[in-house]
Amino acid sequence: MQKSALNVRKIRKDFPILKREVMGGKQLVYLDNAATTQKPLSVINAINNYYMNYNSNIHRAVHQLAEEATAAYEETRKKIVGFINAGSTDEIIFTRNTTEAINLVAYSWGRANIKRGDKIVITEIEHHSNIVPWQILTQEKAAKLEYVGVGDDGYLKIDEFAKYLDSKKVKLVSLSQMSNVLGTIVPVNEMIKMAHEKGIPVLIDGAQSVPHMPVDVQKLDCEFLAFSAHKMLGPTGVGVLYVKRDLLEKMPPFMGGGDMIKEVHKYETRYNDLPYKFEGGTPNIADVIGFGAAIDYLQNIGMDRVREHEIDITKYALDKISAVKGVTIYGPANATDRGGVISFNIGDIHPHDLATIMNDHGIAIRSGHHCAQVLMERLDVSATSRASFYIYNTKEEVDALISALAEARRLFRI
Ligand code: 7TS
Repeated sequence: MQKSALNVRKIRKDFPILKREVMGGKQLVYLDNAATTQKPLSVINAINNYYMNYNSNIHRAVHQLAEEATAAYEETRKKIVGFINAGSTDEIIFTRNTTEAINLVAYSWGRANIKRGDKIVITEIEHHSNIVPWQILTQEKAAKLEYVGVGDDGYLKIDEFAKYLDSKKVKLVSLSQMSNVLGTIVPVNEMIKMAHEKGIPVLIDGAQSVPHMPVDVQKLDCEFLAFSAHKMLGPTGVGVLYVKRDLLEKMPPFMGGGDMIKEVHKYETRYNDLPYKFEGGTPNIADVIGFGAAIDYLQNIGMDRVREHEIDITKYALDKISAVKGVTIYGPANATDRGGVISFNIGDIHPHDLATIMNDHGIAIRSGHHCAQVLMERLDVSATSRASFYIYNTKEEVDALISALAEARRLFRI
């Protein structure tokens, strides 16, 4: 067996939950990382430490606790600048999650820039959070949504994308960099260049890519990038929206209230500096601080090695799962073209039944439409089963999945 790029045994010790037994004494095998990842002790401790020792609101009072909390919160913003190579902290807005980050763009930039007859281009592989905000916006503005198709091989139809861009009406492109169902890694570099040749800004949904591979916003040159802390070892309730500074300066505020203002008078308000103008109200201080510890953890490993480990385990799992009789795997056949996400069906076993049998073996996988019903329609299935990996998963866990799949086939006589 090939040596892993990571010291997975050592990494596993940092995640208390991985020691858990489920279903009456079965060792937990957690393969639902595309939904949310587990948290290392350093993240749990960072949140605990904040509440135990310096819980306070930020950006307001001058007392010591407030200063400590503000410093820790802003430290995470600096870490994110380094992590995605943004130009400055002004370009980093904290949201609740990827969904809120995309909605922020739709409500603020979208309302100010999209007009009747304009077009927004997305793709058939998008998560609902990169579809529904654009439906709401285009319906409100009498604009139009166009979908780049996906081939049976799991790759986007780039020629279709090029044709859409020929229309002068396209005002925004919004793309997932990695599909949460097919695992497909989208050639966003090339697609951003194509859009920019026509002067069209691009939003990258990095919910699945940022946790799993190096992402550099200056190299990509994207206008917007959205991602969630909880899919990259961080807590739930924190997301990030990166916006190129020149665009952000022109964007109207998203939510009005405390903290996003400089001066409020009876009939007018002067808004706060960037990025605070977009962070109305008390933010999720504890979890932003926890997110900082998650970024430290990933930086210590190195995102190149995270990606290497995932290619290794995905290649192994693709080989093993494709050898299961009656299996259909969705997405690219080549592990280097996909993230650590494998969606599949076996014969006519319903994915929920399959996931239930896996659960009986202590194996957590996801089943359903994965918030990608447009893609489910395209694949002509109502649901799939999905195993998804992260830094702490081992080939032995893939083997456990394979033997449980064999058991399911026996039960269903396939
Ligand atoms: N975009 C993509 C590509 C995603 O995979 C997800 C979540 C989101 C956006 C939304 O992220 P959120 O943090 O705002 O919820 N994907 C999944 C999934 O595959 N299973 O559960 C959540």
